[in-house]
Amino acid sequence: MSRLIVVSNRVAPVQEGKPSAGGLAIGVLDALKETGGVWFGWSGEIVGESAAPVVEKNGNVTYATVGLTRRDYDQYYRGFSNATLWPTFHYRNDLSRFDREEYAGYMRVNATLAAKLKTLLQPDDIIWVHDYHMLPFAQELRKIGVTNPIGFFLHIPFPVPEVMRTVPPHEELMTAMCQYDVVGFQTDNDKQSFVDYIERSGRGHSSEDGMLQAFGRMLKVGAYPIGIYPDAIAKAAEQFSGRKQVKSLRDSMRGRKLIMSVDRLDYSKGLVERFQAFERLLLTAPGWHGRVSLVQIAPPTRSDVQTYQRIRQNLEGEAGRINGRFAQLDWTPIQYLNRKYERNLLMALFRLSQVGYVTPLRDGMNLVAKEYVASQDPADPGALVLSQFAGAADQLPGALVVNPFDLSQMSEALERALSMPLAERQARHADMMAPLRENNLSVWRDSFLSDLRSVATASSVTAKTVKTVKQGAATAKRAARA
Ligand code: ADQ
Repeated sequence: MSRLIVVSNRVAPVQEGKPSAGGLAIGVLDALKETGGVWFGWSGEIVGESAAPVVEKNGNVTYATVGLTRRDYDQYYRGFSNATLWPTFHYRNDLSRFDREEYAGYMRVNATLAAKLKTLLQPDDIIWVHDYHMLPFAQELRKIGVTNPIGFFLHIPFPVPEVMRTVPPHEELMTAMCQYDVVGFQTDNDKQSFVDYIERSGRGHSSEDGMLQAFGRMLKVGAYPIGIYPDAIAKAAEQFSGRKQVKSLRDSMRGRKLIMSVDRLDYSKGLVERFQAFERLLLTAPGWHGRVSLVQIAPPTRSDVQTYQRIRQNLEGEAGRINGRFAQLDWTPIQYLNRKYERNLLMALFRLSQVGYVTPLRDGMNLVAKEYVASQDPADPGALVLSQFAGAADQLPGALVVNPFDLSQMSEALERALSMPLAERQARHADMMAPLRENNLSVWRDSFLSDLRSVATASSVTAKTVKTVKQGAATAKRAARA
């Protein structure tokens, strides 16, 4: 089987057997081990001068990482990726800015990374590129003569055409995305938005088998919802339930109900609205005073991007205000923890709680929602309150689905979740575990890679046919001349 080359902005620092490794990293690593291959991307380091990739081999997997200069980091990562694409793709045009220099930096870094990867490629490798930092990566590889099959998976939402058009170089970006052989999205809606852009702008058309003819190329577009390994998570949650931190949280609750939320600190996650809906519950249902607490774990990310500093201040302000308004000597309504925790410990905290509260304003998938369900004790599971704007809402039929812009609806859902009878919780939990098992992380990875391999086979057949036809024509010409 051909080698797999994974390209992502960051090469996840996965150490084998280390429980903190995220699900995605584990899934990608499994695939790399199966076929052997390379994981290529930014090392996370800022360097004085761009240099050749640092290559480390572990078994049949090679990690190839490169540093970014300060200018590259500012323009490509902090700038166009996280201050233009991230907010716009999450429908926050109000937070998005466009700067030509940053965009030029984004294109330059993609070109530089492509040239560095090329030195590591073999002719029958297949290449799988991840996420919004790398929209033009295939185009840059094609420019320097790489003909290998290249697939792309977008982890975040893809916006409707009207929103995509607000990114000034939208047409260049769409042309670049169409240089991939397979373009994958989290949901059918995201895929449809991409196809709608192409069709409404008269740049191409799609067929029912998921093929898209656009900008003079033929590519496969599809929805590949990312999954988790639910049984492994259930096991970890159970095993870690005896940990000191879990016991001490349980003791501090003193019989109170616990609502758990875990996110990266990001404005797309709807944290302020979430706190305000909890406040509304305390206002409208005073019977819950002293009987329920919300624990929000949200470690800061991208803290050097200005909008992220603002959300942090805003959230700390809201938590303080709400606690000041309702707290009693022996009860703090909101515990807001601004730090990272070990993954398995989080799963045990999910298992301890009665409600999972996952209400992003927009999210590609949201793995926390899936992890929450998988962590539950099937004999006494917690209920999940989930935003309709998370990709996960399509896949978790037992959740209480809410509109995160409707604070009253969210507070009613919280009350319903807190009071839900055991039989209903069990039935809803079972309804969610079945699809989680059916569409686990390997299904996501295998279905994407199988589509990429089919495209690779089809194009090599086409290439051979073209070659045979060309050779046939040349022979015929020679024969005619003779
Ligand atoms: P994220 O926006 O990072 O991912 P999410 O899908 O929820 O969002 O994944 C976060 C991961 O980090 C989860 O596995 C979670 O357990 C972990 N995590 C969160 N907070 C943590 C904390 N305090 N300590 C330790 N671990 C924590 C992007 C997209 C999503 C998409 C994923 C995968 O934005 O929509 O689901 O990629 O495709």
